[in-house]
Amino acid sequence: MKLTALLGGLTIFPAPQSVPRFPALGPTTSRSVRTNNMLINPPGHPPVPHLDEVTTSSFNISNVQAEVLIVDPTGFKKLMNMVIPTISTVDIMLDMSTQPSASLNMAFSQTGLHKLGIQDNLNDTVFSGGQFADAPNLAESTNTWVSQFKGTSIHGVYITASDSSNSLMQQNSALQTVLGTTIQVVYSIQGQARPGDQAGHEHFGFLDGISQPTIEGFGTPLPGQVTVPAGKLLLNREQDQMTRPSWTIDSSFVAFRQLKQLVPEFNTFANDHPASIPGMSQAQAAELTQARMMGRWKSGAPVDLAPLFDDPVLGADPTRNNNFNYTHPGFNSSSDQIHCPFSAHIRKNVPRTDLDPIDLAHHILRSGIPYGPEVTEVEQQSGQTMMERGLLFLAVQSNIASGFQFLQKAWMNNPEFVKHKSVLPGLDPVMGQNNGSARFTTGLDPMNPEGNTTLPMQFVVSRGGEYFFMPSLSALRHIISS
Ligand code: N7H
Repeated sequence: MKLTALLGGLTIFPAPQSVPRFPALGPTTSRSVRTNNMLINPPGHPPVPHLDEVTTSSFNISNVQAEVLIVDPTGFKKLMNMVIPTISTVDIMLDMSTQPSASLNMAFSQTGLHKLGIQDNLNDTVFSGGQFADAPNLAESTNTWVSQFKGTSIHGVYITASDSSNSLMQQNSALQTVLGTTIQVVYSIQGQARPGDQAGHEHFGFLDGISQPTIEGFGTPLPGQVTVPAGKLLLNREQDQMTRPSWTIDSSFVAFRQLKQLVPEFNTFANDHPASIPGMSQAQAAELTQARMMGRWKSGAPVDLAPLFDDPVLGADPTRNNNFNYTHPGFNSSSDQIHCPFSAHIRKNVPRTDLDPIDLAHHILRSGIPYGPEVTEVEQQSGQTMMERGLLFLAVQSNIASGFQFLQKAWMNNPEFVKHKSVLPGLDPVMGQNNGSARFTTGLDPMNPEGNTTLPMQFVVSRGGEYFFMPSLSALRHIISS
């Protein structure tokens, strides 16, 4: 299967309970004896795919992401021969009998590839420049960035994921034992699923991971799911527009972002800007404002189909919760914001029939997990974030300039997008950025959808990140044998 390595990399998995994989690093110890499936499916997520039907991301309980320096490239390459059999490819992950107790994926920055002796031009200038240099294009100041992301010194990242914190710890320490002093961890962050019925929901409370593109030839798309050519996500596949070294086949570029979420402030904003629907309680009206900012209710139900009240049954139904396109009989789609605001986060990112023909060029696969503690009573009462929390966000694509960077720069941050509407939509109120300066949006109140709203702050603050090359297994073998 061609997608093996990529999807092994982009799918962040939940799960197991049993033995750690590394101690002996042999093929026999690298497999758990498992009675439950590692892949979980919160209500509303597309079903876990079969091996021959790879279309979706799944949801992990906990993961650790460690940014590393490669101190001894020769030693690292040698020891990686022992690590490669434990890299989590999609065929291993989709078959319960082969699932490990904790999954492992690895990716390298441009600096890291150079350090490992790879001089080939992978032909993605945004990747090779690094994310720090790209901050002005994303309209963000790097003042809020984690210091380790400032510059181009990070060489690589490994991501381990599991449903058991023991397995996760064992996996991490075993990996560090094996690679020893050939690498140095310079930054590490742990994400975890939120508790109870919030599993699958990020810190603002929204169900995430509902909508993903699928790739031509892999299973039957769910209603409303877009199918893109494989080369939009995988290097050297059909409609990858760039010329790449042949060894990169089936690899991807990954944009990693640490995105801090100001949850009490987001809630205060909605309470201060309730939708003005007659007969609605203040709480319902504030909830509607947040749903219109996102384009979905917290249950996952799209406001395009459920414009005034949440519909949790719709939200939990993967055959219906993505099946909408912003058009409605009797409504003019260039002025209709009764259903969904033009600026809503999901509409800015995937405009569906707002673009004609429907866009196939700017899709990403997303994989995110929350980090940081739950909001405390004191934070809730004061309306102020006191402890950092947010989303560890991964976007996978074959070309960062038409994937992650494009969505952030050309659509979410662009007040004119989508064009040819009855009003300038303004910025995506959730994730649009304007270098820390004032932001405006429209469409929050269905009773006055063309009204402008000034957003008092960024509810999501970037803590930075890096762009990585996530090699397929064959590409990884090429890198370590070069
Ligand atoms: Fe977004 N969130 O969890 O609240 N996002 N996102 N995102 N996002 C989506 O459809 C969120 C971010 C996309 O197909 C949902 O799966 C948060 C960035 C795309 O209709 C929710 C942050 C980028 C879609 C969130 C964040 C994107 C999407 C609805 C930052 C790209 C699919 C659930 C902290 C550059 C849209 C779903 C579609 C959906 C959340 C960031 C992209 C709930 C909190 C940086 C393409």
